Amino acid sequence: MGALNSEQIQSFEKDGFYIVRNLFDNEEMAIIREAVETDPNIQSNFFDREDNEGLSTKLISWNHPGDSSYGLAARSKRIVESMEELLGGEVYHYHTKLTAKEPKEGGSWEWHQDYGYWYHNGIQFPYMANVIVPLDPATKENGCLEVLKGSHLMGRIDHDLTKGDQAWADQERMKWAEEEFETVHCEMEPGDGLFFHCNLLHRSAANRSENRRWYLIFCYNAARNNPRLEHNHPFYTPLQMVDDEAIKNTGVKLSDGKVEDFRTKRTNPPRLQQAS
Ligand SMILES: O=C(O)CCC(=O)C(=O)O
Repeated sequence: MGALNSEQIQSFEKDGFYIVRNLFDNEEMAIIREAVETDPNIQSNFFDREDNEGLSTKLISWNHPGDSSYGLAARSKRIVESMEELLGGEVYHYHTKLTAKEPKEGGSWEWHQDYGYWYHNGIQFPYMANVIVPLDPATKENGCLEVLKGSHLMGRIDHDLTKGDQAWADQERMKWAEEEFETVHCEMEPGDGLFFHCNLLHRSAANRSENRRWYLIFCYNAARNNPRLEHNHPFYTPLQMVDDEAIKNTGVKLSDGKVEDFRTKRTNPPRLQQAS
């Protein structure tokens, strides 16, 4: 039997996303949260990504999952096997992002597709997907992810650079997309998992609330979709999957610092790309 049920497969194909409630339980999330919050490599590598209003989201990304508690989450059987089923074969870890919206300060993300800019990283096919695992409750008020249900079926659309520091989808196509597709606010609890296709249009509003909204975003590429160009995210690198018990068995574990290859700043060539 596969890792996914038929409803999840159908939702991914038809809607471009689905949510698994309690993908990680409370004990696992307490371990992962403590590791993220106390890891000096995370604290020292945050950078800001500005939105159109000049508000910033803190961001950090790293290329390899390593043995930290959150690295084990990215390598966990429950995620990797699901990704392999969604993307039709072996996958590897393309990077993990932590997008951190602080209370009252965290900026918005404009409508975009991740493959809109990953395409420019020399990646030939949209055989890529993400899973978002919130560290905090994610609500409309603190800027949860919004998706246009089914919009991945449009295929990749062009993106431009915003006034701030982001890529946003072609404005005319966006108007069409908003007319065509339902906007879904993906409210989630810590430990839920939002799996979504790399061509799904998504955005999130600024955090005007008193509550923090931090997301871990694990990104995967199909092994057979090795990038054609060198970029600051990795070529195919075999992913060492771990059993689902690994997080609890290991307890709180911080990153090595070297293995993960933290991406400190935007190091992209001047094409339409994001560091994320
Ligand atoms: O953190 C968010 O709300 C969205 C992040 C995002 O869309 C991205 O990193 O591509």
